[in-house]
Parts: sequence; structure tokens; C-alpha cells
Amino acid sequence: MYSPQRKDFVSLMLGDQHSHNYTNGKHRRQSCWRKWKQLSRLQRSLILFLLAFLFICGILSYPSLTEQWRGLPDRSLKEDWVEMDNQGLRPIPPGFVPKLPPGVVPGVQDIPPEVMPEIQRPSIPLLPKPPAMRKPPSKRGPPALQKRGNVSDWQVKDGEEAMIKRDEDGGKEAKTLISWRGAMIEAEQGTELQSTAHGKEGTVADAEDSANLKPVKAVDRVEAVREAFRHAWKGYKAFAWGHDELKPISKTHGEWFGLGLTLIDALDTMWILGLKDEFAEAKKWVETELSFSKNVDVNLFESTIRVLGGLLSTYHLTGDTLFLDKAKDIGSRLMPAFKTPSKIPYSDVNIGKGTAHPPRWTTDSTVAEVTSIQLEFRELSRLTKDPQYQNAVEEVTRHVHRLEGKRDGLVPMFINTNSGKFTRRGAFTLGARADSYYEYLLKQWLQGGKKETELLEDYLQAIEGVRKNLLRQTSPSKLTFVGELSNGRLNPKMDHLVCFLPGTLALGAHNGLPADHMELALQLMETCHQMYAQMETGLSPEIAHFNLQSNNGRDIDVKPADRHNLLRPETVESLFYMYRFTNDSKYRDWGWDILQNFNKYTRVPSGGYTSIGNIRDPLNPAPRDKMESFFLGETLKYLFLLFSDDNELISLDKYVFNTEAHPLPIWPSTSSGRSPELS
Ligand code: DMJ
Repeated sequence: MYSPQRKDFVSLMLGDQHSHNYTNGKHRRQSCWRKWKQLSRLQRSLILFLLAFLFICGILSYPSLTEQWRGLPDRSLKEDWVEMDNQGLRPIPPGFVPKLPPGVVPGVQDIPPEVMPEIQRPSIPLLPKPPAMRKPPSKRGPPALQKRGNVSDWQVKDGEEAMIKRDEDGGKEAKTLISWRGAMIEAEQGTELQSTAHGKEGTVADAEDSANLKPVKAVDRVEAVREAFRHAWKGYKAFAWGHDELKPISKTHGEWFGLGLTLIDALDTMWILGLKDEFAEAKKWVETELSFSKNVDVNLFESTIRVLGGLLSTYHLTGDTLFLDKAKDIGSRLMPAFKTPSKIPYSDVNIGKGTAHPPRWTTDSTVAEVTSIQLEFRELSRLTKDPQYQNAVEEVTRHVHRLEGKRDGLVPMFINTNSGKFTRRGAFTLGARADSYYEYLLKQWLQGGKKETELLEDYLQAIEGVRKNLLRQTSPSKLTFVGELSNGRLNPKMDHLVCFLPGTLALGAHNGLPADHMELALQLMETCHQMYAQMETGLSPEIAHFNLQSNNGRDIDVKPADRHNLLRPETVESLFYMYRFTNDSKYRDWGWDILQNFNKYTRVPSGGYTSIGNIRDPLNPAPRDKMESFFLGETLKYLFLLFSDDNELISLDKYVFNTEAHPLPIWPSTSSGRSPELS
């Protein structure tokens, strides 16, 4: 039991309880001192210890307290917006920064007056400012492909810091990032200031404002694509002729394989667009300059879909055997890739030495890469009557068909070239590293005349796998998207690459697959459109994140590192299929908007178009000085076909497009499902 006599506690009665009137400070100090002296040594030590302890605690908790006072973390900030919204108050949209008079430092005065009283409510003390972001202009303005200050200023905005580091004397040292599928991202070097994007050239960009207001005839749009192609070609011809890629701002070229990638990728586009002069000069280069006898490592997948695919389709369109001969040459030089313990091909081949190898850091290959070369090699066998190409790629298809480790038909991202097994890393995705596996299941089935039932089974199962595991709807607008499954958890992000899927689903439905594939295609097409329409430049980011919380936030969010746009084709590809199968003119309108925005934000006056680093900043889209070959091979081709009224121009009942938009013929009917000439 407790004994009041015991003195193992500390009394802090430092004053007389009844006397509240201190006469003066001195008296109080004397009284305190006297009391202190009356305490035992133990009591004094304990008090000192307690005070020291409180002091240390105070020091330690100071930073986190001040952090809370300065600004709430993102999540609570969002909740505050929502809470205000729920109470019928108008929240400040994240990113809203009203115009300030010059010299005024942003602060509470930033906030619109109608919101001000609510901000001062005691329930939300010290409300932090919205995250600083440039206010989008009310009207989309011209791009920063214009002369304004030092060109290098373009490159240090938002997510761009990682791309560029400047050296001390103000120059720039480019840091190269390697992204997926030929998107070797390099910061521009030695760029030269451009005159205005609209300036004297009198191009599509000049006409677009009025075009925004008036309905545009289909014929004008077709012509606008031709004009865009010519403009891109002008830059390529002037600064990168015969090289892989144009660097339009620095007016030079980039080399990847040294095979004239842009030129070969663009051959059939020129033919389809009816650009005869341009085609003739490109053909001359193929005839006189193109040689595959080079000591150079090429990526099997990229050179198959771009070079082999481009040459084969140009052969079909023109009937000119020059292109078939070149196709045979590159096709046979790529074959060493299949000499692996598992027959799953290596990623890289030296086309001069005839040797192949995996990347330096792994013996894995990417699943999409080894399963998206089949259309081209099968066609090469059909044309050459040499079965080796078809046999090699179909062995891969059969192997992957049987392989364990799929999830409801969905494949992992990597496969080992030694064991032939899937590697358990990465996510289940319809985006990078897996995308065209699904595309080629359907397209091979179509190419072979719908005979190869295993391909169809795998495709149907995979689409069900997508529905079961990856499909979600955003809040608040219920946009349907395909997320990624990583360690059993859904990551609500979608690569722009996934926007091939609406077109592929629609193609399947057109060929008798379930009607709900078309319904899904319609929904996903809307989402891909929104990935453009909701951005300040009207151009999609490379990756979008979607909102699953029921908090009335934004449906689509973009991380700073994902704000780039590489002039990719997938959305316009799907728009083309959707228009062909539905005749709904809104798909043409969406494609037209995209073309106009490419003209506004990516067109370089001296010729060419450039990838950009920031689709959220119309004043500074941060040009990256690179025109990917697929812009000419795919993006402009699909736009042209979208706007063309001639449905027989590359009829979808006669051709399948490879994953680089090179049309290959659907084989005439046979009984076996093998290439007819080989059966
Ligand atoms: C192209 O090389 C092909 O479309 C490929 O299948 C995916 N990536 C690019 C375009 O984005």
C-alpha cells in the first residue's frame, strides 16, 4: 500500500497555493530558491534529470512539428481538398497558381478570394499552398520550339533534370536514357536556336486555329498528313540521310544499327501516301547504299519489325524484287539468334559476323521480342520457299504455348534463353516487354487464314486473363484501363504502348471473336483518347497513372518521369481500326486533334518532328531532339489511313499490319494453316 511518508516521489509545489499575488520578481526568485534548497539531493537530481529529458525530447520533435506546420503531406492535402469539396466549398485544383503581379511572392494572396474565407476556417489551420505547378494557359499556345532565351533553358524543367547535367562553362553533357522499343532517349547536344514553329513556313500549324473552329473535310486531313510527312522527310533528308534517326533540333543524326532505319521504316508509308518522288529517291538509296554486310550488333526484334517488315511490305506493295532480295539478306543474317540451348532467340545479332548473344547483364530475352517476329519470318519463308525461317519462329511459339508460369493466359516479361523458362521477375502487363505477344497471337491466326487454333486459344484466354486480373475503372469518370499486376498487387498504371489493344480487340471482333471484345475496345479507346485530351498539350504521356480512390480526384495522373511523348503510334493505330469498323467520325476527330498537337508542339521549323519531355507544359514542352523512325513508319501512316475514305487502301480483310505498321498479306486459304507454298 502507498505510504505518504515515503519520499520516493517529487513534489513540485513551488509556490503557496493560496497566495496568487506575487509582489515582485525578486520575492518570487527568493521564494523559489528557498524551496529548491529545501529539497533533498535526490529530489533535485530527479528534477534536473526530468528537465533535461524534456529538453532533449523537444529538440528531437522540432523538425517533424515544423514539417507539419509548413505543409501537410500530399495525401492529407488531397483529403483536405476533398473535405472542402464535400462541404460544398470550391477546392483549389492542385496545380492552380493564379497570375501574380511581377515581383509578388506567391503566398496566401495566391488564393482566389472566394476560397479565402474557407481557408481561414479554424478547422483547417495553416492550410498549405497547393503544389506549385504552372497554370495551364486558357488557350493552348505555341510550343517552345521557338526562339526564347537560351535553348538550354528548355531542358531543366520538371522531370527533365535527370536528363541533363550542365558542365561548368554552361555547356551541356547529354545523359542517354534507354527506354523500351527503340526509344533511345538522348538529350540534345549543340542545339541551335530555332525560328518560330509557326513563323514563315505557312504550314499546317498556321491553319489549325481556324481548323479548330470549322469542320475539316476528309480530303484536307489526308493532305495535312502528306504535308506533315514531307516536312519530316525534309529534315531527315537534309540532316540524317541514310542514317537511323533524325535529330531535328541539332540538325544531325543518331545512329542505332547504322541501317538507315527511318528510311526503310518509311518506304511503304511513302508508297501508301502516294509520295512518288520521295519514294524514288529512297529506293535509290536502298539499291545503291544499303548493305547488311556490316560488323554491327542489331537487336533481333527491332530489326525484324522495322527492317525485315518494312522491306517485305514494300515488296508486296510495289512488286519490286529489290526489296525482297534485301529482305532475304537481312532475314538470313538474323538467323544466328536462334542458336541457343533452348531455341529461344538471343536479343542481339552481329549481322556481319553471324554471331548472336544476350544482353551483357542477363541471359534472358524479352517475351514480346521473341514472340513478335513471327509474322515477318513466316512471310519470308512463304516468299522464299525456304522453311527455315518459319520453323525457327514457330518453334518459339509452340514452346511458349506449352510453357508453365502464365497467369490466366498472361505472360511474364522475361524468358531465359538457356532454360527456356519464364523468369519470375517483372509484372504481368499489356505494356512494355509483353504487349505485342498478345497482338501477334491474333495476327498470326489471321495471317494463316484462321486455321491455327492454338494461337486463337491463347489469345482468347489472354483477353479473359486481362479482364480477370488487370482491368479496372477509374474514379470519378469510370474510365476503363489495363493495369499491371506486380507481386499479386494491381498497379494502376498503363503505358501508352497498351493503346494498341483497342485496335487489336476490334480487329478480333471484326473477325468473329466475341462481341464483348468490341465493347472493351470502345471503352479502352476512350481512355487512350483521354490520355491525350486531358493533357495541357493534348499529347499523351508515356505512362499514365489512374485514380482508383473514390475521392473525386483526377482520373489520370502523370508522374514527372513519365511526361515525355515519343511521337508513338499506338493510339492513332487503334483510332484507325475503330474508324474502319464503326465509321464513327469522332475517331477521325480525335486523330485530327493529335495531328494538330504534334504540329503545335513537336514540329521543328527546319524540318522534322521531335520527341518532347513534358506534355504538361505547353509553354515549354522540352524538345528532346529526336525523331523516332516509327513516327514515319507508323504514326503518320495510321493517321493517313484513318483520314482516307478509301477502305480498300490496305483492306483489313487482305492484310495484317505487323507491330511496326508494315502491312503483310493474309495468306490465301490452305488446309493446314502453314504457309501455302510450304504445305
Ligand atoms: C514500335 O517500334 C512498335 O510499334 C512496337 O511494337 C512498340 N513500340 C514502337 C512504337 O511505339
